[in-house]
Amino acid sequence: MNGRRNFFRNIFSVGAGVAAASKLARGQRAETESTAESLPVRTPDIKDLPFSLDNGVKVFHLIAEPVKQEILPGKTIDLWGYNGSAPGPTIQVNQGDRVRIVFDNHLPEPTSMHWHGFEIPNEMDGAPGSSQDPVKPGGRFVYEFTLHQEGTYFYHPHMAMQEMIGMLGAFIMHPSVARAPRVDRDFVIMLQEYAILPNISIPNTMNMEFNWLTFNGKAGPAITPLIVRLGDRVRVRLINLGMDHHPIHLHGHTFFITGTEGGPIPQTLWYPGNTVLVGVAQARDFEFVANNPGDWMLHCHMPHHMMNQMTSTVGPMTRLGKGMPAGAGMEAHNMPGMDHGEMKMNVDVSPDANSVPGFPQDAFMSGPMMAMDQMVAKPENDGLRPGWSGFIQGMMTFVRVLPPDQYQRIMDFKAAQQARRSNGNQGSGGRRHGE
Ligand SMILES: [Cu+2]
Repeated sequence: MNGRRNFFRNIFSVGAGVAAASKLARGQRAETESTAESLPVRTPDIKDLPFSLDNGVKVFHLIAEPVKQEILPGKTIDLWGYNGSAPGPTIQVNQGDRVRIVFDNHLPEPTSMHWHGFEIPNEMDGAPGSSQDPVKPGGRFVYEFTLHQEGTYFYHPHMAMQEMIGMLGAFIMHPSVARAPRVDRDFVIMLQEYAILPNISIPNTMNMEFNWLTFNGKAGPAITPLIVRLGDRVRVRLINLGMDHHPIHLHGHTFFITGTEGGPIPQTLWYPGNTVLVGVAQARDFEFVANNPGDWMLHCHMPHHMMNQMTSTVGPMTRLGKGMPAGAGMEAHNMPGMDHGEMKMNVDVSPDANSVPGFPQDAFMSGPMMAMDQMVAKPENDGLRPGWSGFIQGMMTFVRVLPPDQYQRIMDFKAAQQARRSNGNQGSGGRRHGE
């Protein structure tokens, strides 16, 4: 939150002069443009990286380090990331900015920082062995460049295995003249995947089968939904760094693909869809008018990416009332998926289920048994249908298109939560759930 505050303070104090100047130059129309220019993106569940100003240069301090990332309540894994999280904090700058990134390597091995898609001098590109020496453990490298591009970019090490243990961050370049039409909400979602055996906290970065799929470092249902107001124009920026392509699907709306990892797409080339394939190393922006009220799923449509798979064994190994359910691993006894901390086998299956070839498929993988509404309660989840969390796993969350009163209620909950936190009262995030 502090990062976001700094961002606002810095960007508005610097931006005021620019806005005034452009208003004079271009008349009244510039007013909405300069306002839109300053709209920061939000990266749910991930902080922004604050900066300081040094003679007009935006100075960021980025630290590569091992992190403990809680991807689901009770499921904390060992990743490598930046400044305490994987993915790392989001960097936001304006087109034309001079940027300095003081980079420290707190990893036990060499690394480097690559600025994906940036048109910058070769010696700033972060390609170890060619554009620079790798940054040694405990070492520092100062990157500095001027950014003339705009759009959805990202940063990562140019070390293949490090990419697969979490090292990624968003780098958003806001345009000097706002894109039209302007958006009311602007979100960033980073797509990552991990192969983690039961009872192990470290991903197997060589594995080609992934059982934990995350948006911004969280697996469903721990992902914070995108909250928008009915009628808002919404932009979602998707970034993928992994081994798989992800077809991201939105319910209830038709969106337009408006940008790639190379920046915005000219409006004449926008095309409609409800699913966008985000390939490895790609970014995709889509925009839509949230004109259809409701809690709409936003998810990867790869079936195996809509699951939290705790085990390598799936099959009819279970019988109601005894044994372990298919899909549960050895760690199932302390798996957070079960409300009240114990297996509940009250799943709706037919009496002859076990005689049906193929059973079970989803019966023990999702459903009411897997619900953990209370464990993931937070203001943004307020008012979701009871038991919702049993059906949201992996790369799944919601775009909640809310009428003004419902929207305001959630904003009030959030404000109250923040007030409690700044009072030093570290209450749990979900105390206000269900009022
Ligand atoms: Cu996927």
